Amino acid sequence: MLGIAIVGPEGTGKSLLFELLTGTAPQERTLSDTFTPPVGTVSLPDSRLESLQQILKRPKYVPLAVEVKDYPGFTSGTPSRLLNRILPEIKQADLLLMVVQGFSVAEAERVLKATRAFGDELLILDLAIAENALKKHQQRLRGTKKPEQDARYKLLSRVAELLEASKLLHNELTTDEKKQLRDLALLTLKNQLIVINVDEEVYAKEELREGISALISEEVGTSHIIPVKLAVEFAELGDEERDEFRQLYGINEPLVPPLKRSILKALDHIVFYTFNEKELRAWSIPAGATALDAAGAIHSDLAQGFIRADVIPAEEFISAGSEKVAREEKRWRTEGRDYTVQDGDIILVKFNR
Ligand SMILES: Nc1nc2c(ncn2[C@@H]2O[C@H](COP(=O)(O)OP(=O)(O)OP(=O)(O)O)[C@@H](O)[C@H]2O)c(=O)[nH]1
Ligand SMILES: [Mg+2]
Repeated sequence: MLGIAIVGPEGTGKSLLFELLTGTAPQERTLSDTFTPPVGTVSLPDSRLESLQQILKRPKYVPLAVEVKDYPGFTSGTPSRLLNRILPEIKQADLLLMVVQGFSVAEAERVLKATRAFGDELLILDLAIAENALKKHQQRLRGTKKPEQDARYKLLSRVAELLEASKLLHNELTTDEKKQLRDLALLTLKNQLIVINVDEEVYAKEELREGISALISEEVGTSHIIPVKLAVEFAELGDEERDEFRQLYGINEPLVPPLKRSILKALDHIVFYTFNEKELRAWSIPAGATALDAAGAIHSDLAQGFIRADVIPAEEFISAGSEKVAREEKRWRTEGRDYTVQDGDIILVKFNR
């Protein structure tokens, strides 16, 4: 299952965001020697899946489920014994949800400053990782060749230099270089979504809201602005009451579905679909994965006994309008194990039991 780590400075509403996404308030809140993060799941529906369900009407309908963990606020100055309880796990996450705060009618500049400051904390932590890796690599090279002639040495030195100069690795490195650094799981190379938690007053002022959000997105990284506390309060209400309250606050659209869409996008994974008589389900795999990988994501038996995959893009299935028409028009393609799965494919795996 894909995993999301909620991180950020202290007291920015991370635990409230966890509650909003998972429906339960987290138990553990403070970082200690015995800390383990609260874990929950969030389902991320997407519009293609909804359209498919309108056609297929399966008894069970399962959107993509993602694991969410709530971490306490930290900085690079947090004692390393405590950081070591959480950083190895955070490094495994597929997405960092970075929560920053602008509770009061605060100016955009203050939110920007706080966001940058937390970004710098991640840079410092990464610098320690890079320097450590460089030292180890240098020891390994000792006596064999000059470090300056070694590609990995050169890459690691450059990474350390970039981090030292507060440069964002995302912008400075090539895709290939990023791939070579994957084993280090650098925090600043992870998929990130900045969640700007504002209060209802800020949120209700469209110009202010969009100003803050545009500034953060341009200067730091992709962001999503949401009044988290208000959204949690809305979630406790029935549908009708919620609509009434929303209007009272001058908020015209629902708050949670757009947040989930932003999260799905930031995860940067391909979504594919499967169905049988009983259920329609969404799955995820990294971009570039094959039909065999997709089969393996569903069940190892499917990968082991893989014969072929019947594939149709969800959009085509939806435009055909029914299972029958899609079959008759022969829109399904037969693909082998090496087929590169495309975002939105419906995949039916044929396999030997
Ligand atoms: N007024 C207001 N208060 C908020 C908002 N979001 C969070 N808070 C309050 O801020 C405090 C911290 O919220 P948490 O969700 O516990 O923050 P956190 O980021 O998990 O905090 P740590 O885990 O201690 O770093 C709580 O008292 C919340 O009620 C908001 O949008 N508006
Ligand atoms: Mg918390």
